[in-house]
Amino acid sequence: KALQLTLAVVKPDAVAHPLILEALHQKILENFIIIRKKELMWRTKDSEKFYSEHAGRFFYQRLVEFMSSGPMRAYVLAREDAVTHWRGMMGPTKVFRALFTSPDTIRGQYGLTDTRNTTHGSDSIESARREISFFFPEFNADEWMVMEEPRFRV
Ligand code: DAT
Ligand code: MG
Repeated sequence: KALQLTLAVVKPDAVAHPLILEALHQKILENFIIIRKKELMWRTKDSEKFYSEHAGRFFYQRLVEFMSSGPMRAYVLAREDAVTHWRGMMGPTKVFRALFTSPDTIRGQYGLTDTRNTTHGSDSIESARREISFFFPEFNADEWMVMEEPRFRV
């Protein structure tokens, strides 16, 4: 079965805590092949653009400010069913839900609030494509699939 790519982001709340950042990096190493990795910080306009689907929601302003409040770490990750695997590891968006229904997930363990919820993960193959190019415009996913992916399966 072919490898799939997804985008994982460690958000500013988790990057700010060295032990949490390291724990998340270890979990990623145990579960995925890391294809690309970078540290970056958003301007407000990047945050607004990335989350434009939520414009107008009550939490939008908070979300935009938080996501441009400090450095983040982004990963392009590969494995079988990478998208759903990382979403499963992250757990539910809302922290109370994560705490009570899946305390062993990343958000259940480390999430602070519904906004400061530690991590982002693409929610579909299509959004993974779009979000990988948002964070890694120089990375060509189609080319990687043709040129590099087969090397992991021999
Ligand atoms: P996810 O990050 O699980 O894909 P989403 O795409 O619905 O969740 O929302 C994007 C981010 O917006 C989410 O990580 C945190 C914030 N958010 C979503 N719903 C929220 C809410 N009800 N209250 C506060 N922040 C929220
Ligand atoms: Mg989402």
